[in-house]
Amino acid sequence: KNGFLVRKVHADSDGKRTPRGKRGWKTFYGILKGLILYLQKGEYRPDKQLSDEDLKNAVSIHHSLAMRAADYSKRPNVFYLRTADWRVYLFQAPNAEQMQSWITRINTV
Ligand code: I3P
Repeated sequence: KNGFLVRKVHADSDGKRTPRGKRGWKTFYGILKGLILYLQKGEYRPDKQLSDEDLKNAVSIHHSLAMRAADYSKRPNVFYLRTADWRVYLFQAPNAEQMQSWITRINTV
C-alpha cells in the first residue's frame, strides 16, 4: 500500500516523549512493503529511489499496532502507530477511507 501521510513523532524508543522541536507535522509518501513502512520525502514520482534519509525514516511495523486516534481532534483522519520498541507516531491520511485502509494493512501483516 502507498499514499501520502503526514507524520508527527510523539514518542521515541522506550516510549520517551519526543522533545519539543521534533514534534512537528511533516508530509511523506508512505510505501508499505512487507514489514517496513518507508517514508519518502519530497515530490512523489513512481520511479523515485529511496534516499539515505528516507531509509532512516523507515518504520518497522513488526509487532506494531495501528489505531484511530480517537482522542486527537486537532486534525481529521489521524491514526496512532505504536511500534514494538514503543515509539509512537501519529499519521494523518488524506481521508477516512485511506486512514482505515492503512490501519487494516498495518494490523494484518
Ligand atoms: C510542535 C508542533 C506540533 C505540535 C507540538 C509542538 O512543535 O508545533 O504541530 O503538535 O505540540 O511541540 P515543534 O515543531 O517545535 O516540535 P500539535 O499539532 O498536535 O499541536 P505538542 O508538544 O503538544 O505535541
